[in-house]
This record gives sequence, structure tokens and C-alpha cells, in this order.
Amino acid sequence: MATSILIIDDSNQVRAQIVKTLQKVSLFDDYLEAADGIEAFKLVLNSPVDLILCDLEMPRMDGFKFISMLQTRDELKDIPVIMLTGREDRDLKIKGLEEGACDYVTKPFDAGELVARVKVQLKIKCLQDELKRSNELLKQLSNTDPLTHLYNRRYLMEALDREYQRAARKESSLSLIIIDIDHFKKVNDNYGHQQGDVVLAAVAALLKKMVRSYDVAARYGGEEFVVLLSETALSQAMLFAERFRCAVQEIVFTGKMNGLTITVSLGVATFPSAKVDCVDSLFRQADEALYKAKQGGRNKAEA
Ligand code: GH3
Ligand code: MG
Ligand code: MG
Ligand code: MG
Ligand code: MG
Repeated sequence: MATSILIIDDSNQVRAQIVKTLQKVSLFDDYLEAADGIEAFKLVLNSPVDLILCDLEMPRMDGFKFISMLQTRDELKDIPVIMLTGREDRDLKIKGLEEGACDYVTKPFDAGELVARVKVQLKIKCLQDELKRSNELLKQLSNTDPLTHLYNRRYLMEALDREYQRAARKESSLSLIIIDIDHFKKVNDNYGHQQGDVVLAAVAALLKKMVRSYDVAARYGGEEFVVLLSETALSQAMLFAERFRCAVQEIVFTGKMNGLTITVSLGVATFPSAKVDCVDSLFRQADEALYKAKQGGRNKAEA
């Protein structure tokens, strides 16, 4: 990815000197320039910036105001800012650091020092970005079932609490479907556990394809899946359950399980309804409906 720097100073000459100095060491692909805080703020909002060099005294919007405005935006507050200050500006340096700048360079600047300080900030930024990426990955891993790549039970329970509260607050409906593969034990017995996993992944992939982007499809346990359909009444949830039931029986496995077809049973429950007044009772209703579907001969959706 291209690395870019934003240089803010009301003096064209200072900006030109900085660009020339940094170009010599090829630290950046893009050099953006602004003559005051307002111009600079427009630029950072519209293009990604990795580092900012910012003069303090400028017309219209000064450096302090600009730096404090960066801190108010989540997507901008981590961009490192190096202040450009006068040699004697001790109090201004302290004020700038307190506003959120991470370092300063005194003007007239020394080329070697400028380059060295810029390199330090780029290194820190790079480490921070890496940390952010691994945190995101960790979060994703902790929410995901590794076999099916659906959400796991932990995430489902969190989402269920959140969606239930939202539905109660907004007086909208929330449906929950439990899906259980019929006679799945036979698949394992006949083809082995590994092939059983292939079947689980196939059912999960179909489910993922059929839900809307804002629904939550999760692997609840072994061969059981749960779908949370927000703002969905019972009749619509039943329609979805039926569509999914039909789509599952259309899957024909190949390879080691050549010709195998499977079916699922589904239990559907909706909030609000007579017997549902909390998350637990929503789940219980869906579980009872699933039991009814199994008792009724499997390959069925019940409410
Ligand atoms: P029913 O129609 O009543 O649901 O019958 P069933 O055989 O599907 O249900 P049962 O609960 O008796 O068996 C579920 C099986 O799922 C047993 C277990 O070994 C298997 N299982 C659970 N987790 C996994 C998994 O991650 N991979 C594989 N291959 N099998 C699993
Ligand atoms: Mg100035
Ligand atoms: Mg089961
Ligand atoms: Mg069972
Ligand atoms: Mg089963």
C-alpha cells in the first residue's frame, strides 16, 4: 500500500523544503500539502494519510485546533502528528504534545533530524497497525466456528441478548430457528467422521448463502445450527425454514459419499408471542418445536 504524508504549513517555502528532504530518502509515495488546518482537515477526511507534519501558527485554523480535531474522529486519531515549532517555543511544544501530537521538529529544521524523527513515527505507526490487525483477527477467530466458518455459540449468545433487547425496545419481532441434521450419526457411522465434517460444512455453506447479511447464522453444537432473523415475524421465519429444508434435501454429495442426500428438522420460535418473554423462553420454544418436528417424522419445520 502506498505510504503518504501530509505537510501543513502556511509557508510554501517550508513545505517545499520538507518535501525535497523527504523525497531524497524515498520514505513516501504521496506528498499532500495544506496551508492551514481547514485545508488539511479536508484532505485527511478524503485520503488515507500515514503521518502528518503540522505547523502551529497558521491563519484560519492553527495547529492546536487541527490536532485536537483529529482526536475527535476514531478513524483519524491514530495518525501520528509531528509539530513544526520555533526553536524557543517551549510552552507551545508542551501544549501541542498535550493536544495529541507525538513529537516536534524545530524550524529551521535540520534535514537529518527531520528524517530520523519521521522514521521513528512511521515505525511506531507500523507496529500499531499490526497490533490492530491481530486484534481484529483474534476477535474474528474467537467468534467463529473453525469447521464451518459460521459464528460460534459464544457469539450467538451475545448476539441473541443484543437482538432480543433491541426487538423489545423497538417493539419489532425476532425469530430464532434451530436446525438439526436428521440421523447424522448414520453419516459418521457409514462414511467416517471426516466425511461427516464435509456434510456439516456443506449445510453451513448453504445456510450462509441463504441468510441475509444482517442475520446471524451460527453453529450451536455438533450438528445443530441456529439462525437469528431480526425484524422477522413467525410467518416469514417459517417460510425461510421451509425454503432451507427444501434446499438441504437437494444437496447430492459426490466423491466418497456419492449419491448421499440428507435432511434437516427445524424448530421455529418468535418474539413477541404468548410463551416468549425472555431469551431463555425463545430458545425453549424453538427447542420444543424442533422436538415436535423430530417426533413428527423429521425433515420438517415446526413452530
Ligand atoms: P436425530 O435425527 O435425532 O438428530 O439423530 P442424530 O443422529 O442426528 O443425532 P444424535 O444427537 O444422536 O447424533 C449427533 C451426532 O453428531 C453424534 C456426534 O458424533 C456427531 N457429531 C457431533 N459433532 C460432530 C463433528 O464436529 N463432526 C462430526 N463428523 N460429527 C459430529
Ligand atoms: Mg506558520
Ligand atoms: Mg442434535
Ligand atoms: Mg440428538
Ligand atoms: Mg441430529
